[in-house]
Amino acid sequence: MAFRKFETDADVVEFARQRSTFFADSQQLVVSEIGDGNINFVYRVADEHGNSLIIKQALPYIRIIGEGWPLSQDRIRIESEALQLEGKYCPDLVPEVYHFDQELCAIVMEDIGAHENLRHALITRQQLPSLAEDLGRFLADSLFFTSDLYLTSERKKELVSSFINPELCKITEELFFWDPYCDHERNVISDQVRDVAEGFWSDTDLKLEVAKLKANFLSQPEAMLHGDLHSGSVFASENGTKVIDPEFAYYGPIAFDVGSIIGNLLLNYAGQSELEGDVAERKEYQQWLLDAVGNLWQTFASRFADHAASHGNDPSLAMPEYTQWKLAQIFVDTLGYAGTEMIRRTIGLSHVADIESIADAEARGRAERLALKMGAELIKQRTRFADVDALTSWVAKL
Ligand code: SR1
Ligand code: MG
Repeated sequence: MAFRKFETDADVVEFARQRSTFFADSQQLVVSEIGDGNINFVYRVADEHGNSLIIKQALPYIRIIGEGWPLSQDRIRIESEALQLEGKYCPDLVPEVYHFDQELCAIVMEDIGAHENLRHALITRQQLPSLAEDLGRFLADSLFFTSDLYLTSERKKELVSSFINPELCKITEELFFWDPYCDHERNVISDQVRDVAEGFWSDTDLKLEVAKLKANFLSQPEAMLHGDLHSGSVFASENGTKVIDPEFAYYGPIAFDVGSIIGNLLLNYAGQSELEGDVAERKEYQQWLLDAVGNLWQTFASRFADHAASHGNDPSLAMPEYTQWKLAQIFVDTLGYAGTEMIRRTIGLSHVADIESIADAEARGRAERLALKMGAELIKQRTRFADVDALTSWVAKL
């Protein structure tokens, strides 16, 4: 059978029935297209008793652009394998994959249902009690157990090879590390911050540091990354967290995943300076965000160190001194990648609702300016922050 796009609800229902034993034959099934991402189509299939599953299909192009931006469908195999590998080490934090269909480029997976998209939860200022620890745990477990610290040399190289993801990596290489630092046609720059963007294009110090971060992104296969760990790839609830959508997974620098999600928390911090609502409530939420950043980093770092002490498989790397040196290196580039995420989400192609949803253009411009200032300083000064407390105290004073 050759690839074909699901064109009707009946196509999706037929696929769900053929590829899972989830639903009884007699049950009526309802399909809703729930994808709100840039790239794929996502369907929920539900019966009348509230049982449901998710089907995600990758087309040979980017959904929001169309056939003018072709994209390898191997991304859906990579997503399916990444979810299964993450699920091996942190099963409560990712949806379970029920089936992967190579020909139709589709995954059948668990419906994480009661969770809400983290970006929306942050914009509406929800204080999620387990979020920071869950994300720190996801990062420590998924990154440590796919690294050289844990895997045999042979297995690590097998995994590097099966997560070669050139087309998705190229999107990141361009959108994170090139477009915002030149006058690129893909950029979307508001009048309010055009002067800041143009300043970046001639800021050699900034561009040099971005070049170093890009070089590490290109050439440091440390662990299997999620590769696109922004707030829209996380679903949260009072009771737990799910990380979805690892189609950008590849072997890269550990700091990229940690920095991407911290950059998203800080983007929301910038947005909260101008979003609607009571000033005191917004300030309190900004403090919650900074506490979350601190807690996330501390959870990640201490759990990663514990794993290295108790599960390290390479005696030449199993020195506590090496682990501490490595975590210090990861911290520095985490700040740098957080900065590149903040800048590309403010003046690049793909913006975030944390700032875009501020209705007044002048107020939105002030939030954008704050995000750009924070981003550029995080990139340029990333070696100067002694620890995560130094980072959060600095942000609080901006
Ligand atoms: C054209 S794709 C734009 C962005 O959406 C994805 O989720 C990635 O973040 C990518 O950079
Ligand atoms: Mg995505």
